[in-house]
Amino acid sequence: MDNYYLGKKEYFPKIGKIKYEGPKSKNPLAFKFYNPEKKVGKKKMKDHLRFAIAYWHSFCADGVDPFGAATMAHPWNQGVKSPMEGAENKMDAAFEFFTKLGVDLYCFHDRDMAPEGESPAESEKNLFTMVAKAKKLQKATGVKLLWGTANVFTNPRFMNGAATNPEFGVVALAATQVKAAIDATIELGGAGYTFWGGREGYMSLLNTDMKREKDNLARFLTMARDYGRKQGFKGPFYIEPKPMEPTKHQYDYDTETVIGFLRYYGLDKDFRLNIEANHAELANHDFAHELECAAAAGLFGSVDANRGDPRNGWDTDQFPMSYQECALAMYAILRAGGFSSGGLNFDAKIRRNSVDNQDLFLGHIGGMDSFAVGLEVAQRIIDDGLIPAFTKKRYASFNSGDGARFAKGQMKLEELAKIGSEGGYKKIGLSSGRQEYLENILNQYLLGL
Ligand code: XLS
Ligand code: CA
Ligand code: CA
Repeated sequence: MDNYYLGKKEYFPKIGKIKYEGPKSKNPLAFKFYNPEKKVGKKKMKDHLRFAIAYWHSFCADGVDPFGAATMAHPWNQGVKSPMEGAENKMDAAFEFFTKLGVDLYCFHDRDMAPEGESPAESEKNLFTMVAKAKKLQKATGVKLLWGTANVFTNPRFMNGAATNPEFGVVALAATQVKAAIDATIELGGAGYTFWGGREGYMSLLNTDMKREKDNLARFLTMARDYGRKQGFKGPFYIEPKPMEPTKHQYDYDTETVIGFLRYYGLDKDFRLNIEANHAELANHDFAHELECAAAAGLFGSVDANRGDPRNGWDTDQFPMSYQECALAMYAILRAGGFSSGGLNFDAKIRRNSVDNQDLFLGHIGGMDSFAVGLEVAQRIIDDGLIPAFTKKRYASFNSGDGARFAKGQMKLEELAKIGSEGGYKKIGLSSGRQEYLENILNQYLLGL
């Protein structure tokens, strides 16, 4: 089809379908590296990368920051007579954008899609009116839902948290929203459901009963899991770690913390990790580190693709641009078996001074191209085999003899200590890690060599 908008109006005029034109193209509105049909390893690029668009940043954010007012006058909000009319227009704009960009997955919060009403019942009515429209647009365009979630952090009532709120009434109101958001996700055939615990943390320990809050959080997640399963939801629930912002400390601090939490409360069968690059950076970790941690625990799920700014400690949610970071991330993802129900959700926003109608496309095109390069480099690392073989060889002493018996748990500390004392200690432990050699090879791969 060459009519890429299905609503009353075209919101991104003069922009057609974004095509792959190759690395030498000078057309800003074309992919230089993302060639969806190209095979990389055993799968097409588009099936490896499973790109998704974040409804909130792309169609709701308007440039407001703590120091300044909105800079973006979105055409879908102009001249509307009611918030619901704005929501309908916004959805038309969103599906026009998905289709023109050629991305067939998206993610949303309940409040991104539908305005909050005067009562929980009215909010739900608004949400399900919009869900019905989304269902039609999904059918017409082939776009699918990667995951849904509930915004239980913006409304002032959540200032002290949602599931971890010290007031039971607020916890119950959060449940009203989460239940409806799970229903909406199921109705739209969502592949997953995400919990990001924005205000599930504390500002001061002087007024916080931490054990109670964590127990309540686990209780709430357990109830949500049970409800979703009862309603027939088969996909993964995700926890998205973040160390702080807006709270001083968030309980879902980083991947290892979340893994410990899920295992302690018996939630690790139904929950996996949704890892965001910028949140990894705020926790003082590399993006790839967080991915490796989740993969090692068998809990890797999905990704929020973006980047922070190394010069500050904020969640700036910029579009990913670093080939190296994307390559290391994709190397971790490919070794974890790639995405099954997860995907690469661009939880990223254009800067508040990027106010041209093309800018949203340019941000996504750059991010998609960066991950396409990252994917090809990661596949090159695997196909060439030098780096994986080096790592494998480094642990070879655990594959046979005493090392293998140790690894299988067939040895006691006394025996291990005896081997240590008899084992030619002078020659042991001095094999080079050859990090520089490996980094130099990576740089060659980054240039396609
Ligand atoms: C905020 C989070 C949020 C989640 C979804 O920092 O990234 O947008 O991804 O609630
Ligand atoms: Ca996120
Ligand atoms: Ca973020």
